[in-house]
Amino acid sequence: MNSILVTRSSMPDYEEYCEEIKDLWDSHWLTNMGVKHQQLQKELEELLDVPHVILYTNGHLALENVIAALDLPKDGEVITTPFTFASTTHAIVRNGLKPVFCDIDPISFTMDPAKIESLITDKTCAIVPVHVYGNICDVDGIRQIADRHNLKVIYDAAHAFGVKYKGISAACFGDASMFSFHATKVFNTIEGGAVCFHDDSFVRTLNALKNFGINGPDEVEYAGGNAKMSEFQAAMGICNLRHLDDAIECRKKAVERYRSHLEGVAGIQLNPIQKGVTSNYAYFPAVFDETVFGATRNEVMDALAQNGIGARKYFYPLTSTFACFNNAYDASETPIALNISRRVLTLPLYEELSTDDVDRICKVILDCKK
Ligand code: T4K
Repeated sequence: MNSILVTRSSMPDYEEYCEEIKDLWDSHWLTNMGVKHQQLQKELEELLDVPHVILYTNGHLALENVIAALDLPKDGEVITTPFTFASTTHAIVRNGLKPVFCDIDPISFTMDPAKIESLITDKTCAIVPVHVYGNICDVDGIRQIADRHNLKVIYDAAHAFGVKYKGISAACFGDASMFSFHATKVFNTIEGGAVCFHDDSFVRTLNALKNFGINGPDEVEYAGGNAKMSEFQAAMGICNLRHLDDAIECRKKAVERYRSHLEGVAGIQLNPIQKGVTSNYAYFPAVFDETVFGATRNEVMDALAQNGIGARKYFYPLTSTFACFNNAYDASETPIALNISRRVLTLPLYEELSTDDVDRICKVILDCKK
């Protein structure tokens, strides 16, 4: 039986990619904001309906750079979620800022705005929420709090490429949003990422920060690093964009099949379809309640593994409990995030996952039920 991993990169036909990179052999221009980079940037600005897209070599450096671009006070506190990939918290910490962890909503698993205000101190300078699994945060609630307290909002939208809320692109919320174009994402440039925003004054800073702080032939304005997207990455993006709608449609079919098997099963919690949201079907998390389902998340994961199916514990453990933080944070202060992280399993989902594959995965899961 073929093995199924948690995801599998979408790729264009080999010939299509070769055709796209052919001119690079003529120009010998391989990186540093070449023609492919410029083309992809323009296409994304149109698709995401946002005035500025700055491309990066990965999503993490995009997030690190946009936080740096805000020039926040060095002992500043940033309210964020611990229910995320390591990158979100690390981007805050690596900017010399202190993450303050806010609990999540038990339905969407995104930051719960009702819990934000009690965490605000005179050092709070920004909020970094995550549209986790592509679920859109309560952007209206977060904006109201940010406005009231004069806080910056940077969305980690790594999972939300192509998602819309009330017809508005996920690229348009907060002061800026970061997307990941990693190989495992709905849209990939092999490795890659972007920062999207409206404020023209950000353009100069972000372009400089990803290129050693260089702002002109004789001008180095910042001690920036190197986070430029190469021409080969951009070419992959240009190809993959042509097939994005088809890829999302295939994912949608798989998600609908999952829901037909798992929705309403006692002891399994799924994220409901969000009202007003056009989904990208990025991830399919399922939360197991052992007391009702009769098997733990880990038992289900083991059963899947024995059948050649690689589900993943995205996102366990909480980032606030990582060894690198030396017990600086108390996970019991975010009890919902802690509880969900111990019980969540992200099931395989990708463009080529067939409905037969989904049937096979769900059979193994349902066979675990006691
Ligand atoms: N913020 C959030 C909320 C994020 O989730 C992420 C990344 C970021 C920020 C940072 O963005 P980037 O800097 O990555 O652009 C993966 C990804 O590496 C990571 O991008 C992603 N989130 C995270 C959720 O998942 P791993 O360590 O679980 O990946 P790995 O290598 O185990 O791959 C998972 C599966 O994907 C494999 O079993 C098979 C498949 N795969 C993997 C690779 C590398 C492919 O089909 N092709 C591939 O090239 O972290």
